[in-house]
Amino acid sequence: MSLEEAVEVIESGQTFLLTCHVLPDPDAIGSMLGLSAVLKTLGKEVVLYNRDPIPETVAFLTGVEEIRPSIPPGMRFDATLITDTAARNLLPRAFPPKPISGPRVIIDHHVAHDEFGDVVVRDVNACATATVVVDLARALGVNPLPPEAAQPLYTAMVADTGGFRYAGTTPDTLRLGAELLDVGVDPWRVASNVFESWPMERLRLLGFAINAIETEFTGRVAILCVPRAMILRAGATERMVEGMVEYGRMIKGVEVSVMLWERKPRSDETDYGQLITRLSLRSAGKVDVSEVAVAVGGGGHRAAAGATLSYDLRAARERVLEEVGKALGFRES
Ligand SMILES: [Mn+2]
Repeated sequence: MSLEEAVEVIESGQTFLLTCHVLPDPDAIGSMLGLSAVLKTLGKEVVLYNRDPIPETVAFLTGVEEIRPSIPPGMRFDATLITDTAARNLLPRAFPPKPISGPRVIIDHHVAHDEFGDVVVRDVNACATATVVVDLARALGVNPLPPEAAQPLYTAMVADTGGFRYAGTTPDTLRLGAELLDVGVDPWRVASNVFESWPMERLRLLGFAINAIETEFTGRVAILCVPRAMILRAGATERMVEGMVEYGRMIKGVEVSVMLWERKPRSDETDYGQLITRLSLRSAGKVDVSEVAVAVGGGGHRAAAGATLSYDLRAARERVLEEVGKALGFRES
């Protein structure tokens, strides 16, 4: 971790671009908003940018309306701070070049397979990028955190730990959570938005997906396949599929939950075919699913990983199960 370098970049600059990976999740957004509030406390100017829509689950966060889908033309930044992003290809292809962005500072907690950025603050043991932002805030002398930073950072921690349940939850995680509540965060407002604000269409889609769950490898692997027709039948959207992989892991005896869903390629993915398949993986603890994800071109953590495959659903299922089999210790004959 080069916290000191990041501190130096921030202290010596005045205007910063803050961004995070495409299709942002609550940790990416919450970390960005928390960092923004910290920088404002220091009298810095910030522009918040993400090309993609903000997830409904974090629409309640203070300051979320400041995130813009494009960068104001003509602006130049002293540095660009990028949260929760482990690889260059998780940023839009049309990312501002160095003369505009300035040095790029990565603030992240993923295992990186494609290290990019001029300064990297990476803590792979952190339960969320949000806690790395807190480390940075303290190194910058911002302590205690302002309430505008505490709310999004707490939300990011809650989301990435599944409500302080996952294996990455440590005594320090809970101590920091408590500190953020001390600053005035409303825990139920956060939890109800993050976990219990589903549109009816999403719940209907979950019903269809659960009905179609299959198991393989003598019940050790659950597979949820969500073809585009299923999403349309539920009246849902592609984004609503996210997170449903966790239901496969609820089955007793399942060690790996695999979810595959079809998604229309975006305009900057024209090198892919008609549909591309998204893969989401969850481990119950024994299997390192990031190995499976990396083998098919993705990444992630030991317990949660994912990838985008340029195969159709059927071919993707076959390819992924081959890798899951290897991870479980099955050898091909
Ligand atoms: Mn995260």
